[in-house]
Amino acid sequence: MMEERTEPGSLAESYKQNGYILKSDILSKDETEVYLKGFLDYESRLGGKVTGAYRFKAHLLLPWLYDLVTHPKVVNLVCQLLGPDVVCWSTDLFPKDPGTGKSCGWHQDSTYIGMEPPDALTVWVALTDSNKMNGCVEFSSKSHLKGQFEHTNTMSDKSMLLYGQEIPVEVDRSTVVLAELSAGQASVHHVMTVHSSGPNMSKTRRIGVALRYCGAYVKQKAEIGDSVTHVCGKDHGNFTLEPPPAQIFGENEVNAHQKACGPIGPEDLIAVK
Ligand SMILES: O=C(O)CCC(=O)C(=O)O
Repeated sequence: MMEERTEPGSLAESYKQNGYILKSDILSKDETEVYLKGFLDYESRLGGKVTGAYRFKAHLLLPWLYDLVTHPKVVNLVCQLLGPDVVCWSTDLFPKDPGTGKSCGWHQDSTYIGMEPPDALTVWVALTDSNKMNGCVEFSSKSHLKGQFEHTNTMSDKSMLLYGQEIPVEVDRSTVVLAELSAGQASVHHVMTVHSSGPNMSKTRRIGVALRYCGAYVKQKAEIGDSVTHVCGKDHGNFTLEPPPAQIFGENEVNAHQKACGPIGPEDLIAVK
């Protein structure tokens, strides 16, 4: 256990000051294995590497991922940072394969969600080790205090982000910290923290799951009728609530996922090469 996690006050303080928490022990070895197996089983069902819309909000299709979203250790961590009323606005699967050159340019998650106030964060859970060599996430310290940056949609096929979003200015390397994690550990970053990740230069896959939460009291600025999964505390009625999955890929689950993500086409089933 990291020292900072033993004192909730100081954990929240450090998150508030820096815009991230570098490392927190979340899952036991057995739990990590179960979740990794769930991820690999998902890919078998899809018939290839997970891509397109199937990377997003898969906790509406997969009971194991819903369990991770509502895992007591994750929820405890999130509540220390966002308070008692929490909803999950997305889960994004982030497998990064060696030899693909895929990476994420410097960006802020606030670019693609318009929560007001921006009391939203990501818990990035490592299902395999994640390090400099295989392209772990990196944060620019205190960047969440600098407001919203302009982003360019590069549409690069090397980007793991939907539109290849990127801040078109150099990030000061002296502010950069690496979130190197062992499987089962998690980092946390604020929705406005500037972050990136490099390509996987190792020989094995790096697999992580980004769990995205916000205070249940926040509102979506964009008029897109967002839906969320209720996690804990009071529902403030600001979003349509999504149903937890009862079974893997059941009819109700597929409908709920499509409702939340929009229609899914054949391109969503094509494995990323
Ligand atoms: O997994 C990665 O490499 C990038 C993750 C990321 O950008 C995010 O979780 O917001």
